[in-house]
Amino acid sequence: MYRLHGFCQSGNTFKVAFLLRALGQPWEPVFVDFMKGVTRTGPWREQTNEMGEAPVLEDGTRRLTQSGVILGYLAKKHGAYEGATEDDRLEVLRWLFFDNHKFTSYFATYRFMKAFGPAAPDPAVMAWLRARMDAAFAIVDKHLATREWMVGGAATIADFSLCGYLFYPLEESGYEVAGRYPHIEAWLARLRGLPGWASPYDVLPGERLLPKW
Ligand SMILES: N[C@@H](CCC(=O)N[C@@H](CS)C(=O)NCC(=O)O)C(=O)O
Repeated sequence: MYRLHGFCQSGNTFKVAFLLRALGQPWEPVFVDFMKGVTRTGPWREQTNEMGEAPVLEDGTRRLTQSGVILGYLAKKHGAYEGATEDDRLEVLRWLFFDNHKFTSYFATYRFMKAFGPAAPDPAVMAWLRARMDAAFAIVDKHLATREWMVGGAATIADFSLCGYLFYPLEESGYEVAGRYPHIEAWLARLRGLPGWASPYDVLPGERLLPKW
């Protein structure tokens, strides 16, 4: 059985959990006490992930990190959601890089600082992040204006990756998608209809926290 290290506030962990559920694969969660700083400790980095990040997937003796790598591994292994053609698979990879660099990363940082950060966020930093988010969301919204899924004619791991943080409650980020990005909104509804979709707080381990700032 797969073992997925992560925690419920982690959209990067959710990307993998959602795919495992969509694939109908059995997995067990391994709670990472991120909020108490375990990923910054020497032992965790030595034993679990030198990069100090969740998620981590164990498949027998194999240990994988980076959600994009894990998604690609699972899609290939189970022959689903990887893209129908070689061109599609390259396109999937292109969106995975975009997501990791610009879409998930700015949004996840913004949400973390607003909801869970140790001190009230600096307004100048938040304004800078927000402008970067606006640009990345506009690009994805435009891409989805003419298609149902990010790549090809069916859901792929590009969709699983890009959606990872978008099912959390609005009050955590304060960043409104509904009404501003209609094509992303419609795509999220389609994703909710995939097999295995559930709210991150219903499938990942850890305690739900109230947004702080
Ligand atoms: N690109 C990585 C990002 C992983 C990541 O940033 N995970 C967060 C938790 S959701 C983390 O562990 N951050 C620790 C840090 O940035 O120091 C992935 O997709 O797996």
